[in-house]
Amino acid sequence: MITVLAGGVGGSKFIRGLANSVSPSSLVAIVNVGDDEQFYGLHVSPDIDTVTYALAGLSDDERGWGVKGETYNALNMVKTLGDDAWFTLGDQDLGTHLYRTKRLRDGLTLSEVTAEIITSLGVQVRVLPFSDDPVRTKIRGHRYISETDSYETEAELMSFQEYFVKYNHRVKVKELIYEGADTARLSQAVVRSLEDSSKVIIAPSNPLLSIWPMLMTSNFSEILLSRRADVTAVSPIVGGSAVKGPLGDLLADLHGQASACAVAKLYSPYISTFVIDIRDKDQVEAISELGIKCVVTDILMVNREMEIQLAKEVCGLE
Ligand code: FO1
Repeated sequence: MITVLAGGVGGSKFIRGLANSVSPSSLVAIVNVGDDEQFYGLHVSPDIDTVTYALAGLSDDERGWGVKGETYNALNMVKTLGDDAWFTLGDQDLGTHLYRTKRLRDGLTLSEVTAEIITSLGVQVRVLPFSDDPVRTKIRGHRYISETDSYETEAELMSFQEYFVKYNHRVKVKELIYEGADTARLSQAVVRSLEDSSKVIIAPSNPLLSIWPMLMTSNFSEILLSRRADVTAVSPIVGGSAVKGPLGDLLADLHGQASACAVAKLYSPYISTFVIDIRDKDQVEAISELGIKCVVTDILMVNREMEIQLAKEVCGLE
């Protein structure tokens, strides 16, 4: 059994590559729920859905999230009625949120509803939310004001999706808060898969937004520390910048620099192997000095073949 820790677009492509390289039923994906949010009374789990849609062959690969060939009739009506509807929920995607919310209200846990959804969509990889309790990533920072072309606003607290989507991550981040992480519990399935799998792979997801919510919750980090010899991470940095999203700015704002080595430093207590991109090969020495085996390859997953090639390479590592 192989366990993958993931969130977001990079994570979902990597898991899809793995599912096309090894037996999907031998894979467990532990997925971030720090981005979950309620919209119009519905429970939206963006990272779980991004992974699920990718594995079910339903994802909009160009955008990286949502369902391909979506329509937006429901949301257009919401807009007609006067709401600014800044979070783009497609009609099919809304179906998923309606179903999830109904089943949560029926008393199921998020893990149980996710199991129902993946089974119905024919996904064989086990997709597990890292916790059934709410852990929510919040951002404290200064919003960009285009009229003044500056970040000179009072620092404010915002939800993850406000930061990411509403403000298009144009925020100078002062602090990331993983609300609920101190009291949330890990499910038995998550603990068992972390303890029992032959390998744990951290997907090329954003460490601070996708992986840290897990690491901050309950005894997740202790379990991962005990598995260090079997933990490999794939870098989310290519050629010194983030493949997608705000990781570059976040590393610069909170950790001084954006580089593969900066990510390796964050992960160094937890991983024994770090897979970096050929364009970052000048970082090998600095990463090796952290006591991490550094593997160099082409990690940019520009098509399905590259997803599979990367997955095979990462799985084949001893
Ligand atoms: N990302 C956007 O940039 N804009 C959107 O309007 C948007 C809507 C959306 C709806 C459902 C969903 O599952 C994901 C959605 N995302 C959207 C992506 C999402 O906000 C982020 O990619 C993840 O949370 C980051 O991992």
